[in-house]
Amino acid sequence: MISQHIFNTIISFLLLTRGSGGAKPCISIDVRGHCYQIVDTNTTWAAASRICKENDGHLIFIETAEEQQVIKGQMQKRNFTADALWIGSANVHAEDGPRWQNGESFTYVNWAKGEPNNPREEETCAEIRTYDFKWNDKSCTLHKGYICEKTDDFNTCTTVGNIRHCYQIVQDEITWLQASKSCSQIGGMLVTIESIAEQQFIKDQMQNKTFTVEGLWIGANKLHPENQRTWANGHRFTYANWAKGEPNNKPYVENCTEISTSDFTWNDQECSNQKGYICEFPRVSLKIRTNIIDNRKIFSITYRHLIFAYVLIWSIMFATYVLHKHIHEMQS
Ligand SMILES: [Ca+2]
Ligand SMILES: [Ca+2]
Ligand SMILES: [Ca+2]
Ligand SMILES: [Ca+2]
Repeated sequence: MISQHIFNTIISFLLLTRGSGGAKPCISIDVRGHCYQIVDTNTTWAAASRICKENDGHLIFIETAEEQQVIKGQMQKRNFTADALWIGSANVHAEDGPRWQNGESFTYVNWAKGEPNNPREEETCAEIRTYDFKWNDKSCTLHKGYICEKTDDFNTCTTVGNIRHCYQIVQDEITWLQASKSCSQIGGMLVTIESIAEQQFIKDQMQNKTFTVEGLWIGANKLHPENQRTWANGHRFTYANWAKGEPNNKPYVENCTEISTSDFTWNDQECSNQKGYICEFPRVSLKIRTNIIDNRKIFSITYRHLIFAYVLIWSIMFATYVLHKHIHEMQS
């Protein structure tokens, strides 16, 4: 229920219009903004994919029930000439399950009943039907409309080492535990501020906002048995930005931590108070993901080569044995 509330807040927070090629609805689903362009010009999957790429995007990856819901809402507002629109997978029947065009496996599916059925083994592309919004595998050369997606960070992400950290500031006032749960429901955790650089980045984010709340929960707490202050991700406390006189643990129950929306210093605070909060989403950068995919490809090629070599050697040995036997029989 909380996650639905957050979701609605986020949706109402951002409804942007951008791009020169006509209005594109942009919606913040996770920490990123997702802009969609629904096109009713019928073309093949490959052509649709190319057009999306030319516009710095890709055919849509529908990765969560929320994203499906957003798209369904957008599609319901329109009439289509085609019975379906292409979405971003031409690899529905990959050996280890369907994959999006970026190599990621499906984390959410909405197949129609009996699909993907792949009759005649030519339905490798994925489409979303315009009448019931269910998905189906279909032959890639057919002509359909399509949906492009573009992902924007809205400047809420920064890269530390190889990891990209994205942050979402939420102004709903809830307890520390509820906030912690809400962050995990949208795939993150309460923010861990573990360096001056991270504090500075979050401060920059907060300075761009107008706040209706005085404090935001962050992921530091003393809730675990040893009564030591740790981060929600289990990391030790190596950096802090306490306000003057804090943490004062008054009156001995201030086990959680907030960051001030006015001077960005920290204060220990009673966990059952109601505050806004900041979620953090560590993400592996796109570059690393590509490398992982490449390694997998290299591995599968090497593996196939090994099997081929193995079969070849055994065939040669068997042929030699038969030949020897034949010669031996001829001689005797
Ligand atoms: Ca998506
Ligand atoms: Ca099908
Ligand atoms: Ca962090
Ligand atoms: Ca305090």
